[in-house]
Amino acid sequence: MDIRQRETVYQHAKAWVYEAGKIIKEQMNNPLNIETKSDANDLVTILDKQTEKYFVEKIKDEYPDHRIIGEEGYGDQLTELDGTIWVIDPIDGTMNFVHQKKFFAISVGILHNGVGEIGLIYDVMNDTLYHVKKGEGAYRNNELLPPLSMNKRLNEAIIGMNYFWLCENRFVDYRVMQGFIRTIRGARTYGSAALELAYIAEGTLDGYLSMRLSPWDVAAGIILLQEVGGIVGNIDGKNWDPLQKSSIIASNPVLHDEIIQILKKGRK
Ligand code: 2AM
Ligand code: CA
Repeated sequence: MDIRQRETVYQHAKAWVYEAGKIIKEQMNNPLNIETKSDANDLVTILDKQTEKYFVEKIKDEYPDHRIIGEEGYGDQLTELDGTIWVIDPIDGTMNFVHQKKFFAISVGILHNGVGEIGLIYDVMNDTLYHVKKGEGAYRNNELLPPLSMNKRLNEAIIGMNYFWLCENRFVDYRVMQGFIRTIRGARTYGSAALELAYIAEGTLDGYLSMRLSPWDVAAGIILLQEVGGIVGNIDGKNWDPLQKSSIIASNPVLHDEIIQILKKGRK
């Protein structure tokens, strides 16, 4: 994607993200028609579906040759990454959205031939947009985010994690996870992977661990985080694959190897 074309796509994406956020805010106190998906706590509302449809219609109208990977199924079924692909989570943190009416985000990552080019994560209730164009800097609203500190130590780190790491003994032995939590300074569970990756990028979290995330949960966050020098991979040390569900280990660059080494000790 050349720079001029990328700028046009970015401006469209940004305008649509803001507009979608405005619609969510206006409609969030209407009945949400809450349903469940993969399990009883995996929620979806009418606004998740409506927001994804909004993006799909806008994209197909403006860019008929672009393709879409979306959580709610209005996008395309992809098996390869050729061309421009929008990876969309209309509401990341749906449980927060339903129960707390805050701590959720719209997440849009745009890839070209498999390379992450644009990322937008919009914290709707805080009116905070994290945004990035690869190579042009990561921003929180109008503020440029500096490269991540190289002076971090694990015993001073705050790590976001999906708490299932602690109750399911499936991926990593829970005793190893308990040891890990005692090693770090603090653990947090915010409930939105997109926001947690944005928090690492802005330096308010030092890492984030989750066992099983989909491409739309993390695409924008990975593009944002990599721009400030953060590292993202899966628990087996492999690179992120935009077509697969996977574990996600994301962190400040100086902590990544150490985190992987600890988790590996309990790897099931
Ligand atoms: P979602 O709100 O878009 O479903 C919560 O810890 C984080 O994990 C959120 O980013 C949430 O995204 C994601 N997640 C992925 N799969 C999930 C599932 N089956 N149930 C709950 N959250 C899930
Ligand atoms: Ca979602």
